[in-house]
Amino acid sequence: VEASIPEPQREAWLKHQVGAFKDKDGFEREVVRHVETTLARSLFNCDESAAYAACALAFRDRLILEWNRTQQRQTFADSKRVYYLSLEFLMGRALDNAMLNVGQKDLAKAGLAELGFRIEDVIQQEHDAALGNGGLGRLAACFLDSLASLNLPAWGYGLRYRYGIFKQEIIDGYQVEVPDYWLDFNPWEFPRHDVTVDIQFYGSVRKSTDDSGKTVCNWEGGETVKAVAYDVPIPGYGTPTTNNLRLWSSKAASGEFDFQKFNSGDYESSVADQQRAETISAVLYPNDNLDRGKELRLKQQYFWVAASLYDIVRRFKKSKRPWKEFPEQVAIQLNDTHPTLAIVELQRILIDLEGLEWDEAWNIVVNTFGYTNHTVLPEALEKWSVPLIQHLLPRHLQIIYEINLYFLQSVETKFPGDRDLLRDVSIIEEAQPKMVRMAFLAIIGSHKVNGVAELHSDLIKTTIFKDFVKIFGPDKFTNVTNGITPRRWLHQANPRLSELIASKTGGHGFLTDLTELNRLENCIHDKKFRKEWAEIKYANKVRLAKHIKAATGVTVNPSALFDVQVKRIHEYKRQQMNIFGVIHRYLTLKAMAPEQRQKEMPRVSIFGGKAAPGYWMAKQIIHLINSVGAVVNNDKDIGDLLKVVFLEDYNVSKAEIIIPASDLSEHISTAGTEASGTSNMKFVLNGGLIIGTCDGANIEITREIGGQNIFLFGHLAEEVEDLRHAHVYEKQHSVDSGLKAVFEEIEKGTFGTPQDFAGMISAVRDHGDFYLVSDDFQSYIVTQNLVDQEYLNQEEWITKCIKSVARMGFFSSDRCINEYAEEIWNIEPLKVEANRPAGQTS
Ligand code: CR1
Repeated sequence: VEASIPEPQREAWLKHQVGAFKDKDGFEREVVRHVETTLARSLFNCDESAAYAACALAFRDRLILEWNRTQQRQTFADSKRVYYLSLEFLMGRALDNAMLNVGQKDLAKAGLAELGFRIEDVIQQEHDAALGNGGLGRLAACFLDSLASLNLPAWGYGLRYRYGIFKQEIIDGYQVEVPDYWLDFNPWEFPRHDVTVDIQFYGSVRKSTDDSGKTVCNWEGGETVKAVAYDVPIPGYGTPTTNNLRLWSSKAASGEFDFQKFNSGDYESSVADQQRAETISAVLYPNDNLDRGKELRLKQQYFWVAASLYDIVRRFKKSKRPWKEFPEQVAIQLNDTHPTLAIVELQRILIDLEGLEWDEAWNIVVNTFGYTNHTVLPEALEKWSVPLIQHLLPRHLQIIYEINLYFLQSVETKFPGDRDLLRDVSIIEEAQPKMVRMAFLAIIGSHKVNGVAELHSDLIKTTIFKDFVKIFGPDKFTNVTNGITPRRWLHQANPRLSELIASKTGGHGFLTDLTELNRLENCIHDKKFRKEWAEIKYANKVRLAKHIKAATGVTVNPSALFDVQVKRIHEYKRQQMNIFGVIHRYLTLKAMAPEQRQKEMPRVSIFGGKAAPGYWMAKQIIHLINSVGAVVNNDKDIGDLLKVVFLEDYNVSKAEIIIPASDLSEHISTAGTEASGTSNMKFVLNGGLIIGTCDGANIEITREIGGQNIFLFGHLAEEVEDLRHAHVYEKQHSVDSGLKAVFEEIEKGTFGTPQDFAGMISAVRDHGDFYLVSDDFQSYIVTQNLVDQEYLNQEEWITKCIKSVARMGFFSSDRCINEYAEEIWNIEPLKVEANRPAGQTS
């Protein structure tokens, strides 16, 4: 790499290179310099937010240096890269992570202290980067951390939304959405005003003949929008690799505004054009597991996909390799179907712009792409109307039809005369209007399709994609069980536990090989260790109790059992069952004689999560939780025995406080609906137990940690269809008596106007109970009572927690990314001598 600098200048350049901070002094010098010059602030009124800004800039300088070196190394090595295309990257805060990953947090802590700041307060100044909805976006963020930590040459590609997921406020018990404008100060991005791509929309296709007599398709006219690259450096943990996350921002192609219009006096409309272009990357759609089919969303998808592919192809072409080697240099992973147009776009580039024959191009395309499915919920499976695609992307629609034609011909050859099959697997759904089924296109255009947990990967093969298993054979489909990064979700979120584990397992090796946690099995009887373990959990609960007090005004007792359900609000995740269970508990306590009542285990029920703004039922659920809290928390008979809190605006940085403080977390989706879940892994890794259904990754967690360490309940996935059928057709739907009592209490008006909750009740009682709340309620209550019993025996409980943590090694996103690298991407780490201390402690 160094040899690329011409000899005469080399020495000067190398001499003045920016490096890691040599010592505390070096760090302080940089902070002060940024305060005074970059921020133009006086040293004498530097507040916490300025200290954060300067500290972030100081670390950013180091990261970008590593970023540069990494990119040069990867280019010189000419190795295969993976490109992870995701519409969501739910990154959270970056400073703490950057300090830990480069191993200089201790130094920063000491330096900030000398300058008069507590590092915790400085870290908290940062605004979360919340460019995602929930699990899918956070998974992408964990993957970036693992890719860099494993030295894999990888880029993420996404959109630079001006507004991330909305901020949630709770006003009078209702959710109110507030825009999340997060870009006022974002030191973690580097605008690349020189890296731009013109993206075309609308227009029409004209056929012509080239010199050799071949027909060529020209996509002409329409509208052009400019994509501008913003780069976010992604440091690996204790590695020299700093990968890139490239986010695209939209701008009018014509520059600031249309000067012709401006000169003719039409100033306003010239600015309007500019604004229209900027709208494309303005806002993240706030739906989790729901497809709304809005035109602007399709525009976002194409804008992002086209810019990313242009970039990838440009990089490949520099290598001057023949096209057939493209899949040997490039792997592209589609995070759900959102980037599926990339398949069509690459085919278009190859045949229309590069002049390849259809078959040769298609071969390249299929060998390049892999597709990850994240859901079987029908309302989340993307479909776009043919007229909409025709209008926005006329050439792409032609190519989609052609892909479909060749595919259906191959099906006809294999299964002659099977018209039902042809209809069922066609990319085009024969509806009014016709629809393009994006998942089918993604399967046909990829060489591997994977689900995200074992049950889910089995389900896609036997339900929604079963015909494709028949056509392509089972080998095209595989499972890669999700994982989480232990750097953020243990080391950063729970530093004391991380240090305790390090002291017992021979250092911080478990942070890069999580299976080393199994060494904790030897400590189960170590009294001192167990005591410290319990103290850490208690301290984390005290920290959360303080947060609850500040956020809601409710005082909770840290000795109570903390029962947590934090995730997006969705009927399939069944927060309604949880709150019905809380009401049931309340009624049971109320019915007890006071002496008897005092023997019960005190509990704090903690909820958090956003409802999609248009999801009426989810908003009702939030309202009921708050209404129940208002009654229960002020009931003198109940006191500390039961508290119910809803923490507003659940996000990544709040998760880092909540998760380490949980005793019990709830993962109680209707069996077969939660593809994986990833917070389940985070809770167990932080020494909490789970109450859950046999769904998603709960099943594999049980396999790893042992059935005696998890509270499973409820019907199994294979029973769901029959139960639903019985509800609807055989009217065999009798609501459980405990649940009936809950409904009656709500209808009596105990928790406010009954009308407000009528929808939630009638969904269960009158409309078929699609999510089987009634079927699982009794077993849920019985299991919750068992939890109370077991929590009374704290020694046994702690043993279960330690054993569980010891057995969580499998759920590292490093394991997960290694599986993708081997089985799907065929890429290898780019090993280099580490040039910074690996994983220094905090
Ligand atoms: C699933 O609902 C899973 C994440 C990440 C979500 C959740 O169970 O853990 O993906 N699916 O794989 C999703 O958002 C659009 O689908």
